[in-house]
Amino acid sequence: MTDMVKARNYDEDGFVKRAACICVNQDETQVLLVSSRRDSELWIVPGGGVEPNELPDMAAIREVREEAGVCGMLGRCLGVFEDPQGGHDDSLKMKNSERGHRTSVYVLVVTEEMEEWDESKVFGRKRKWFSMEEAVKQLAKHKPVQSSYVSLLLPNTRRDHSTTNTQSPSSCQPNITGASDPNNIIEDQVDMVMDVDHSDEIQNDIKEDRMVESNGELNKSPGSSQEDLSNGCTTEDAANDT
Ligand code: U71
Ligand code: MG
Repeated sequence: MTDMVKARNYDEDGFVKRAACICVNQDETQVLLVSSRRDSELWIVPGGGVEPNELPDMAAIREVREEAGVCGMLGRCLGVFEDPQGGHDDSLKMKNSERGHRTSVYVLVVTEEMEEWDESKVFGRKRKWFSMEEAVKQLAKHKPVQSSYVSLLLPNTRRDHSTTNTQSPSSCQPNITGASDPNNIIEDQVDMVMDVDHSDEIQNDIKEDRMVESNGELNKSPGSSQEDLSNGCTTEDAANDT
């Protein structure tokens, strides 16, 4: 969220509701991270608070546009990941250790990168492509929960745990996983990870699902424009990208 004053939205258990996208290239070998607001040498997964009456998948693509300045195709949801240590009580200006985050995490295939975006201008936010392995390492330094869910996309994880339980964006279930032991996240969540080595036929089905689900969540009629599927990128943005 770009605004300096954050209005946090909490779930029924008092956790801050967040959403984030793991921004990947077409074959999911690379991931795009953004620099931390606090320290421009640290890298994070773009994401942030879900606003009241906002759907998590819409929040995820909004946050990615704001923080990373990219557009893409929203894919599957990996689940909801809990960080019991995260969260601030803004009204008290202090860390509230009893109020953590729960983040709905999606995969987004990047199709456009804007040259300038909200938080590059306001905060000097940077973005950078990493190999999956390097991203997992970078995130492990200071965002272990983010490192854990990105690690679900590592090639070995995908190969060893091919599965049929991938969740589509609109069916993301609150399979909440605690972050106290990041290794547990991998164990618990790995069965929901899609094997990217599926046949072409399955891949085509998945692409169609992405379009249907994106349109569904946006409450747009079938056949919506590319704009609907590219998290708000406009022709003008694309032009700016050149
Ligand atoms: C910050 C808190 C904060 C979070 C913020 C984190 O502002 P941001 O999008 O870059 O992310 O700053 P970061 O990761 O860039 O350094 O962390 P910090 O270590 O600086 O306190 O994250 P966390 O450490 O508590 O997980 O979250 P809140 O809820 O504690 O303010 O903002 P977030 O959740 O991404 O929300 P939004 O909507 O501002 O993007
Ligand atoms: Mg954020």
